[in-house]
Amino acid sequence: PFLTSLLTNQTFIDGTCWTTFIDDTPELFRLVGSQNRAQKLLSYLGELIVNGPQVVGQIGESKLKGEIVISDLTDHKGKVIDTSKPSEKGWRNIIVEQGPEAFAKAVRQNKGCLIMDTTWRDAHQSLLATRMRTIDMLNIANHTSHALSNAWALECWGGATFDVAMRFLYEDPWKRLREMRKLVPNIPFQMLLRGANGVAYSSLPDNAIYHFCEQAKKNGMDIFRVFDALNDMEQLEVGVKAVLKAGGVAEGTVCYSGDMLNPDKKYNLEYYMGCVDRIVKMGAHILGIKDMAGVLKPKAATLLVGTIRKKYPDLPIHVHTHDSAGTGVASMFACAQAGADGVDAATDSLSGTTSQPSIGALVASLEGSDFESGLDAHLLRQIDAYWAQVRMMYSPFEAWLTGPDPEVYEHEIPGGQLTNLIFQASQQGLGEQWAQTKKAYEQANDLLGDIVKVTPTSKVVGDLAQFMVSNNLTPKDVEEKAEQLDFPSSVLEFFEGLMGQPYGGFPEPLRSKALRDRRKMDKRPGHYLKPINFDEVRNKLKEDWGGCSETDVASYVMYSKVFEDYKKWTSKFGDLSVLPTKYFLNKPEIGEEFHVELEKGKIIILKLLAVGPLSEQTGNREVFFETNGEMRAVTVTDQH
Ligand code: 3PY
Ligand code: ZN
Repeated sequence: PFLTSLLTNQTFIDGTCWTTFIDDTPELFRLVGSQNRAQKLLSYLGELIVNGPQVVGQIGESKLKGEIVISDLTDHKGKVIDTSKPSEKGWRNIIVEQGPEAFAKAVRQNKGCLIMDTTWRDAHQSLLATRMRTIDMLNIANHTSHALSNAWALECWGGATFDVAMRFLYEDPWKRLREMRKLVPNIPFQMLLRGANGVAYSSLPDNAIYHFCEQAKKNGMDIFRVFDALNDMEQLEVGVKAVLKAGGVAEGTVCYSGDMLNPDKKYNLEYYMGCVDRIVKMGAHILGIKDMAGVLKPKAATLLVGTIRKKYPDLPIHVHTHDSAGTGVASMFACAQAGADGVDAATDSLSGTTSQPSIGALVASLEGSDFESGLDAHLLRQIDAYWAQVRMMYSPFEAWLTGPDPEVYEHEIPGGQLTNLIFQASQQGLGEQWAQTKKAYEQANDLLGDIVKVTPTSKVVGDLAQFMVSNNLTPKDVEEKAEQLDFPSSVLEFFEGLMGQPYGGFPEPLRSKALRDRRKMDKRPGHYLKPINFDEVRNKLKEDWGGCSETDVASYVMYSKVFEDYKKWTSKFGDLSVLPTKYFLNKPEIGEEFHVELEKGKIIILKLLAVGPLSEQTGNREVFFETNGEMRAVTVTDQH
């Protein structure tokens, strides 16, 4: 029957698009694959049961013990909203029907201040080490399509999610995008693109960025927030142009650093307006302001947004912040008042501290003003009841931040990195270690010339700071001993110019001393890097993996080693994205029964029966399951 179905399938007959054929017609492969898939899934569960958590960075088990409950979405009168189909209402209709310019015009003409919900990307990147899995977004996607139908966008892709999906969650980020898109066709999707770095940590050849954006747009992305970590406008332009070519909405973004209100600081209003002028000239549809550390104080927000609004009355402005200091709502309110068209917030249970400000708090703050968000607090709260449970489920990735850190105005550590560094310091008892890290971060930033700090340059500063702490080096030591020191590779890459050119130039003589005989690029890396030969990549992937899709090619170009490891993992354990997170992170109890939907309509019911004794001879154990009533065993090497 498989062969008959295959031979009569129109796409197969036409011979078009063979590379996405498997993705688009999974039903044809159902008969062949499901037995095999179930066995691979059991192998993963066996590892989890015998050897403990398989996800890097996981500390212990989830705090959530029961099942996650999703209640019906109800309107103000208590009437159940039909979420079996997505809502037809939403800002994406304008993008699809009339294109990016029309969308930019419409959000500018909108009287209120729209909100982008970052829950599916930056919120979990900033609070839960980016470990949120696709299934947990898909499970609430129908409700979200209705409850957030008036949102500017859902930020749901890019940034660190691309890397982490493959590296730690063993998921295909492209499949995530396609599946989310299917369930939420009405709300624009927004992603974070690191300019000429794509979603990687240093620059790629220009043609890689063009190819990536084309694939992202084709697979469902709408709005691309493009930034460069040094506000290097040439680097930024590569990303903006690639988005324009792909037909996406280009949000050209300036990163906010330091304190504009302080006349002694490097980055002042004139500097930012210079960046904005360049972004407008590039042809970006929207201007983004990215306050990655949450240091944009309300007064500075008023000044910056107000000045841009005055100079560019027709330019849509979209502001992003983090709530690290606790001023997120106040700053976003100030932005709305000063003329911003959209601002960012996250679902309440995944908001605050290093994440975005709370969506509920922001909606309430805007209520009754001239800048209403158009979102319904009653619906948002119902969605948040789901996220409160999800956060508990991901508790093994919590950094357990206890409150705001207004010291961020001094150290300027971006949200996600702050969580990460606190987490690392807390493993050593926080206290002294954390105070030292923060101080060293400030010193490292000064040594590097007070650079704009966001991925990847924030990692450069963080790596140098940790290098200083662990080697007990003062800034003076670093400067004096630079010729002998073995600097972290990110620092050397920055000095080489692989992340672009910093405003005000590289610090000398430190740069030359550290680089010794390594290259110095004084133009943007794209001038030096050899273009990707895509045919070569396609052939290699076909040879290695027996076939590849165009999105596999894009993944490989962005992260070759991570992609290869991900493919090896999935050859062994299959596509684990279908496994509920509870059982991806925690082992089931003996006798516990649960089900996994391998694909639509194909459900297997699993029960853990027993774990066998350790064989002295082989070092293995057998783990026994019942799957759909049949007994099956897997053999696992006990690593203890
Ligand atoms: C990223 O680049 O991943 C960021 O979130 C920067 O803020
Ligand atoms: Zn952010």
